[in-house]
Amino acid sequence: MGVIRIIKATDAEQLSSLLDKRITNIDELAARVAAIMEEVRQTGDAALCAFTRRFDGASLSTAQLKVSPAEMEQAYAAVDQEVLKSLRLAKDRIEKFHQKQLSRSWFQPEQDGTILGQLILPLERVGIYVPGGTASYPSSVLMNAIPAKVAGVGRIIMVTPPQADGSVNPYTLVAAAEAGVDEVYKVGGAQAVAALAYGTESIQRVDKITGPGNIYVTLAKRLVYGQVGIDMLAGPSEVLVVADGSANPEYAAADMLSQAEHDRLASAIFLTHDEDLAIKVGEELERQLTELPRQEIARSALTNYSAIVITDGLQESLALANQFAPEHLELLVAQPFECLGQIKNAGAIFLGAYSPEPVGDYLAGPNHVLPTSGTARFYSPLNVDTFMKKSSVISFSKESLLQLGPDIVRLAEVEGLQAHANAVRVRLKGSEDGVSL
Ligand code: HSO
Ligand code: ZN
Repeated sequence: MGVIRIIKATDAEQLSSLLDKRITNIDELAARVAAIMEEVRQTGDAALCAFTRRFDGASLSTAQLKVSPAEMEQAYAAVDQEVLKSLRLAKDRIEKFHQKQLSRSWFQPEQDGTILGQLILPLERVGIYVPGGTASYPSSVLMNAIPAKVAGVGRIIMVTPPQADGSVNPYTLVAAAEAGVDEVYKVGGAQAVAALAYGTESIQRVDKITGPGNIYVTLAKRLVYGQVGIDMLAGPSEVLVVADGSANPEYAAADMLSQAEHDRLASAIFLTHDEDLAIKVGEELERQLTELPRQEIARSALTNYSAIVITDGLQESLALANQFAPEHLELLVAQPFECLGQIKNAGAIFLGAYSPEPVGDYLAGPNHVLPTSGTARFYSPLNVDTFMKKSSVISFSKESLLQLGPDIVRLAEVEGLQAHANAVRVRLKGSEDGVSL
């Protein structure tokens, strides 16, 4: 067998169950995560330093948890100027896209003096989690911080695990400064989520935590949900490509590998009704894989959690794509816009031969923090609304209370809530003849 399995659409069920198996022993992990978080809740910064030593191998004092202005300066001195330019270009494009998402408060005045409306307000403090680990993601810093900034969030606090020498990747730091992050702390994992949710001596608690992380981070977010807001529960990343005979197998394989290289648990799925193309994509994957520095990770993702699926037509491919609800959906077909109307579930949709997924990962403008593991059925990409909340506004005039009072009283009484009815009655007693309250 080659690096990737080739299966029939009728066996696609196998694939979902395969993917479901990616995360095992959840309960055991959740118990460990809960213990870590409890320790942070009880001993604050001391626990953060201890866990950072244990999990990241970095010995930091409490005072060193926060990235200092001097460290930020060093980061700027260390980064390549061309990369800085590209980061700034990405920032501008991401910012422009997200500005379009900004919803405004509205008020609806009525003839009788009633005013109803909706205030849309930014959150005061948010925490963004930026993974460290095998790859560092300055792009994810931009994708989390920019929508928060556009929303008008008061204070953006970033956490990211340090390297063993206690430093943070300079590109990650520079991206934070460029995007307008206010504070950066060198702490990761469940301990970082606990610090953001509960607060410690040096990290003030936040109202919402966003950003993807590994299984520990995700479980930690699940545990604090309700105490603070969270964006979504992210799983391993995936791409699903729908292709017809017009697709270039070299492009398709390159796109699948770009996702596969993220993580051993990542998944790349290729759906086509063209058997010849399917075989060519398989061959291309083998060929391109051998040239990749992260080939070991990509190979593992392709072998264990990926597949080429032969369908009986484009319609079946699209139906399967909807069932799968992929994080990234690529439409490598001759007429991609003709398929768009049939897509029901996908985090981000990439149309045509010149929109490979990395375009969206870095600088197209839309967010790359997307719902994974089939959750595109009900979650949206990270966006400006993620960092805002609504308050309803109700201002009744005396006239409208007179008009609608009897209905309120009736509804209150049927619920057996006399005090509710009275709150209306006391305002209207004797004020108008003929109104029976
Ligand atoms: N494809 C990842 C995002 C990313 N790629 C960051 C490169 N850097 C999940 O959407
Ligand atoms: Zn990516």
